[in-house]
Amino acid sequence: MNSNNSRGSVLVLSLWSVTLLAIWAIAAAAGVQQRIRVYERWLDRDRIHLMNDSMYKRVCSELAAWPAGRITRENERFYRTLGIPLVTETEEGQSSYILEDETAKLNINRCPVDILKNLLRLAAHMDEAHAWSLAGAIVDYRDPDDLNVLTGVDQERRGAREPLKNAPFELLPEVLNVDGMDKEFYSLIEKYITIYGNGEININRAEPEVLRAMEMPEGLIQKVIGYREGSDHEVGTDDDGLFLSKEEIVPKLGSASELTEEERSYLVWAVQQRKFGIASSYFKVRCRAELNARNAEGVATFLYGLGRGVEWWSEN
Ligand SMILES: [Ca+2]
Ligand SMILES: [Ca+2]
Repeated sequence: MNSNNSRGSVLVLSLWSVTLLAIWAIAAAAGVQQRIRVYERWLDRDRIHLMNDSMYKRVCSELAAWPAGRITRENERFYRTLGIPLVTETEEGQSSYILEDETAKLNINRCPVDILKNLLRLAAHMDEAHAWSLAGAIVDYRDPDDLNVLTGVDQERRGAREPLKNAPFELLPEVLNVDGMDKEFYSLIEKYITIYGNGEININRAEPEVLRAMEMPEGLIQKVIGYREGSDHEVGTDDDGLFLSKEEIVPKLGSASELTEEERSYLVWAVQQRKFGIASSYFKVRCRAELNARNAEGVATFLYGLGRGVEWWSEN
C-alpha cells in the first residue's frame, strides 16, 4: 500500500515537473520571440532611416545646383512636378519624396494685415470682426512696436495669454503663441502660411485660397489654374503652363484666355507691386520610406533654402 502511495506521489511529482517545464519552455519561447520582434523593429527603423537618408542626400545634391528664385532649363522639369510625389522602387520597398513650395504660401512675417484677415475668413471660416482681430494680433506679435496695428493705440497687454514678441516668427508653430490663436484655427491655415521667402507669392504654384486671400478676381483665379493645368486639366503633365518670368504673366495668360479689363489691371498692378513671383527659394521636402514585407514606414522632413542649404530636419 505504502509502495503504491509512494509510486503515485512520484508520478504526480513527475507530471507537475513536466507541466512546469512545458510552461517554462513556452514562456521562454515567447520571451525569445518578443526579443526577436524588438530586434526586427530596431532593424526596420535602421533600414528606414538609411533609405530616407539616401533620399535626403539625393534631393540636397539636386537642389544645391538650383539658382534661387529663377527657373532654368535644367530645373524646369522639377517645377512642373512640385507637389507631386516622386517614387523610387527599391528591393526592400519604396522611397519617395515630395517638394512643397514654401514660396507659394503667405509669409506671416511680411504679409499685410488685410491679406491675413482674408485668409482667416476664407480658410478658418471666421467672421469679419474675428478675422480682423486675429490678423491684427499676428501682426502685433511680429512687428517691432507696442502699438495696435488696427487702432494705433499703445497696447494694454494685461490679461493677454502671451506677451508680444515684437520680432519675427522663427518657427511656424510659434504662431500658436499669438493671443487668440488656437490649435483648430492653426490647423486650418497651416498649409497656406510660411515664415520663409521675400513675401512674393509663386503664381505658378499658389493654392486658390492663397490667390483669393490676395484679392485676385475669381475669374482670373480660374484662368491661372486653367493655364497651369494645360489642356488635359491635370497638373504634373507635359502640357502644363509655366510662367518663366514675371514679364510673361500678363501676355501668356492673355493669349491662353481672354482677360477682362479688371483682370488685366489687377495683374499689372500685382506684378508692379511685387505681389507675385514665378519661382521658389524655399522647399519643404518630405521623404517617405516604406518596407513592403514588414508594413513599416518612416517620414523625414526638412526645409531647404536655395543658396542657403538645410535650415531644419526632423524624422519620425
Ligand atoms: Ca508689435
Ligand atoms: Ca497638364
